[in-house]
Amino acid sequence: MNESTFADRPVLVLYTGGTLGMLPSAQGLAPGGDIEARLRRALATLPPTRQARLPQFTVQAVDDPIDSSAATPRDWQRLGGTIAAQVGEYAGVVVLHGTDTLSWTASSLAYQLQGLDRPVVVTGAMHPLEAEGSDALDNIELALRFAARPELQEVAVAFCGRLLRGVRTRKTHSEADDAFASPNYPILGERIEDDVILYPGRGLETQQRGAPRFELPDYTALADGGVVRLVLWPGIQAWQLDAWLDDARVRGALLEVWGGGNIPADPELIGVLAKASGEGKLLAAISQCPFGGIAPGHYAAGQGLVQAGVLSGDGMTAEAVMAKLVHLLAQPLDEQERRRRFLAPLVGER
Ligand code: ASN
Repeated sequence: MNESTFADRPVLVLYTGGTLGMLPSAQGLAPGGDIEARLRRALATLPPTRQARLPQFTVQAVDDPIDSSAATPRDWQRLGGTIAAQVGEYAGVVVLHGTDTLSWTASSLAYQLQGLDRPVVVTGAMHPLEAEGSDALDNIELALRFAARPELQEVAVAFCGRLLRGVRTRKTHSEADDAFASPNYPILGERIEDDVILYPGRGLETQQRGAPRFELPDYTALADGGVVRLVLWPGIQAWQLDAWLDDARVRGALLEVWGGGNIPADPELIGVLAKASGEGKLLAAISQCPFGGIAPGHYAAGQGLVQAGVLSGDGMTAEAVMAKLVHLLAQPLDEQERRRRFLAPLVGER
């Protein structure tokens, strides 16, 4: 679509819950209502020059805002559908989301909204909007400004002055305002004084072209434990791995292995993986190291993964792998095509 046809439209702000909109309750912080009035009140406290740089926006709240620790693939699907149905009417979208599982949702949205031709910017906050010294207002302002930039054509996360590729993000701090990182990919942009900058050559708009080809599969069948995540530890036994993988309800698994892609040279353990793979379960591995990717087979200790048909997740985040497994398993694809798509970079996730 031509930029001039939509860049002057308002931004859609979708509120899904999270600390940003929470209010104190007897049980502790809980999602609050009346978000539009609260947002507009907070933004009105910005200096006039900063208010003047904000796009027009419309606010919608989901029926039942949640603490994002309760989110499931059903919520990812609902949000993907809501955005896909409306994004064409807006310059871009801002999703206000809890930080705990924000990276999971951002990853899932990236796969659902492939070929996106405008910004979808996910943000949240470590402190409620009305709390003293809160980061919420800064993050909302940042997200709104990036969501009005037609050059940005992907799902991104705006947090603490920086813009990150959504499917590359992780929450890396449980307290600091600077809570998100993109361990294996450079930042897409940032705020420098009063400007918001997008760095050239880093965004999907220059790396992938083509019309939007949204894929909105039904995640319901996988939402209740269809994909599992196993972090290996020294001394792990084949029977323990089998206890997870043997269940027919499990259709895919992420294995977090050692270093550059190594597992114990235990034939029984490798046999459990090979059996699961042979049954058509989609198995993928990444490293437990926070930075860098894996190259299974570089060490003899990684041969077992190769032999068992475990796919390399390279330098993907756990969130990006899990959301991708759910996304691929939810579609009527044959096993070879699923494996091919897993290994291909669909949205800059690897
Ligand atoms: N528990 C909150 C959530 O993820 C954390 C936050 O938003 N900072 O909804």
